[in-house]
Amino acid sequence: MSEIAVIAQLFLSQETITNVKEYGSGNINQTFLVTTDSPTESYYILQKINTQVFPNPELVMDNICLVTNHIKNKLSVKQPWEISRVLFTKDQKHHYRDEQDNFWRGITFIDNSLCLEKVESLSHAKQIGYGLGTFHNLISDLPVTKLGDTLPGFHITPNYLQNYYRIENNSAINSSIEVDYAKNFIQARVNFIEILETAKEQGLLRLLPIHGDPKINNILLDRDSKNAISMIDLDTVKPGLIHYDIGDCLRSACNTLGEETSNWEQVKFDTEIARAILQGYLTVAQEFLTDYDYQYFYDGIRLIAFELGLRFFTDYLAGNVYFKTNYSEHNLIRALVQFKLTESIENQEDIIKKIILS
Ligand code: ADP
Ligand code: GN1
Ligand code: MG
Repeated sequence: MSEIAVIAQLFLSQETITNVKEYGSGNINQTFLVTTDSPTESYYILQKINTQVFPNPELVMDNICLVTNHIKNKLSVKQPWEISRVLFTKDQKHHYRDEQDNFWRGITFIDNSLCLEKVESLSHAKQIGYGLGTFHNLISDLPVTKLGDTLPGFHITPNYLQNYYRIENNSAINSSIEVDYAKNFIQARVNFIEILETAKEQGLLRLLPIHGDPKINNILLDRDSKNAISMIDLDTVKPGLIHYDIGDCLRSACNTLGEETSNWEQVKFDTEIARAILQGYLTVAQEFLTDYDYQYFYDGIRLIAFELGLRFFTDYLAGNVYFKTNYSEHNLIRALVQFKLTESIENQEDIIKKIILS
């Protein structure tokens, strides 16, 4: 048995592991698909949590247990929605720390599901929105005071700007057309960066439990019906503004070239996909939204696309220390993709605002 299979076995008492392979394309954690000899639950997910990013992974697991139990207790037998179950070790722990201090967790696999990187149709887009709305709906009555802050500063855009200035001052990266474009792009938007945090301080927007990372491949579809059936990747569930989630979902799904394209100059925000996602979202989320929530939807969409560009660019200047990369300019190209997307959102402000009001 490989070392990883030995670790995976710690989370399973009944089944015997027959295979373990690396899985998925996440930017932070390392994910493995575990196959077992069980005829009913043949697959599991094993993950090594990136403890550079999540300094308190026990708190991440506490949050995940809280949220998954909360959802499980609310689901009626008829509701076509699933949520992964956290696996416990023999000594009743929701994780395992190995001798090198790596932090591991196991969760159940959402079977017969599709995990897609790009929107394939408007009905798919509607399901993406429906999936996020269902998740928000299911957790909206969970008191935020019960959730720990697993990633302080996450989606607080002004903090990312301060971090960018600090890193930029000390960065050894030479200037180039792309680097200068990115720097000018950021500088032209510094006045807009505070918008959501200010609205929060003014009491116009309130903290709710959020997913934190609802990009398209974290919303699973049923393989047969093609309906959204689950949300995965719950590490960033914490108190926040739902605008972070709406922004992140739309910046991810409405970019038809995908966030990993190298063709960054052609990136556009597709407003028909946005319309379908919001339609799907509002069929389930309407009941807990306020008028102010709607007022800030557009700003959230623009801000989170911009923020991700800022985060990628800062990481490029810092020497690629946060996001996994395949080549040295990877984070620079990813940043340019998000900046082009932001520009496209800005150019279509009127139409996006009309969609939000319709
Ligand atoms: P990351 O934070 O690295 O994105 P994820 O938790 O999203 O990690 O997992 C990576 C990939 O593993 C997902 O994109 C999906 O393909 C698969 N995956 C993760 N959890 C599950 C699950 N519970 N059921 C089915 N597939 C899963
Ligand atoms: C990271 O782990 P993954 O790939 O789902 C990041 C998100 C970014 C995303 C961009 C904890 O998510 O915030 O939007 O990359 N997660 C964290 O692809 O920083
Ligand atoms: Mg993911």
